[in-house]
Amino acid sequence: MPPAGQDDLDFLKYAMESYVADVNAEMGKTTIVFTLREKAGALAETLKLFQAHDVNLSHIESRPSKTHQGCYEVLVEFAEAEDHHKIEGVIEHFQQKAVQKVLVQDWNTKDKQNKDSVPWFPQKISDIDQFANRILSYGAELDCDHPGFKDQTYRERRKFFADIAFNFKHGDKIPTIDYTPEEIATWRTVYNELTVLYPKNACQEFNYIFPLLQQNCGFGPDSIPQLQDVSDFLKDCTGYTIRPVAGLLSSRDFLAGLAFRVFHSTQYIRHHSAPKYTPEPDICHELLGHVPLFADVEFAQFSQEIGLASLGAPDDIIEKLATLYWFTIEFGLCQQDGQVKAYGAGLLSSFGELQYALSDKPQVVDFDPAVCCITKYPITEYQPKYFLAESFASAKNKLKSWASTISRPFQIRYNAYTQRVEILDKV
Ligand code: HBI
Ligand code: NLE
Ligand code: FE
Repeated sequence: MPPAGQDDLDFLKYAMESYVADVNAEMGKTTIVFTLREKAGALAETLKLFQAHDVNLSHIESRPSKTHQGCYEVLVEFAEAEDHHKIEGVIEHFQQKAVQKVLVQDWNTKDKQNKDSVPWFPQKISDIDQFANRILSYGAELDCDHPGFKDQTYRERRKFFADIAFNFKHGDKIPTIDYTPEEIATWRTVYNELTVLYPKNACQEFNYIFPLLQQNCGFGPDSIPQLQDVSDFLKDCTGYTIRPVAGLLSSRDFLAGLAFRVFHSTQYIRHHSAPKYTPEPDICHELLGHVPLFADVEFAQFSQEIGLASLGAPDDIIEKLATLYWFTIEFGLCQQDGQVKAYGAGLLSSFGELQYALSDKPQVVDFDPAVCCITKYPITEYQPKYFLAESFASAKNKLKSWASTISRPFQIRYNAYTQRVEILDKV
């Protein structure tokens, strides 16, 4: 369909109440939020605009507007591959026809063509609301090789959890979950298998914190701890907070959360048929793998450093930071008292891989960030290779000094009082 002429789109004059916001084209997906007066056909007519510009929508949501009574806010998302000029055409129309202000954030086509441009990044903690719903995979829809694919009850449950995450806004309390007996049984299996391995296989910092979680947050075999309780505990220890997420985020989005000491956590549990190992994060992975070390002051600092280094970084640096994250925070091994111990969350939450990693089967090499950051890895099976740090502290220091060699046109400082990043231009 050829682009429509101005006159064909005159309906927008009455359909559109006020503004367009959050036009964000930097992350492979573009979203536009617009406000409509409550009126039969207003949405259907506005959507013609997208059709007229031949833009393929991939997602749409609506909610009552808090700021404009009797109006609805509509969020639309376009498929990744849309041509920029088509979307630009749509935005132009919004700008011409909206009766009030039009706010276009981070939409700058010239910038996009300029390789030196800085990708959008959150500058205050509530900015995370803008990307926390951009799930790459394993949200409510499961792939056909997922163990829960044919299990209708499991799929419905996943949708329930995805909806909680989609509705979450910064500052909300995380809803309490009434986990089913089957879910608790899965948790119990994982918990019991892992807790016997921890004393010998987990690093000291982990083993120091774990009993505190048992005492303060309800960690035990018989119930699944609630994310809000765990978030409150972490906030007390290190200022970390938990935010529910429906599935996998892009590396850029996930790492950006860490810059604000926000940990995106899934709330669903793995399918009961495969408790030993799952490639996707689940509540066992988050609570048993990640949470204990986020309560460690130094580790919390270290994780935030990776997050801060990622803000506004070009794609190749993001990929390297994600790889370093993978081989340390997810799958790191360290030497303690002459023995090899696990500190990576992916190991500490998988009783299959935890035992395998400390056996003589995988390859284990010394941790060197420059080598590590360009190493390829599989994401759906046990790792063939692990990086061994001389100590937990040394991994942290090496990673920090590697990160400090990344050059960028500005410096970033985190202000913990305002929970904002301050951007200092280099002179
Ligand atoms: N998304 N929800 C979620 N949870 C993770 O643990 C996670 C993610 N996205 C990327 C990621 N982890 C890492 O593997 C790195 O790419 C940062
Ligand atoms: N393989 C881990 C587990 O089974 O708990 C999850 C890893 C998520 C990156
Ligand atoms: Fe993880």
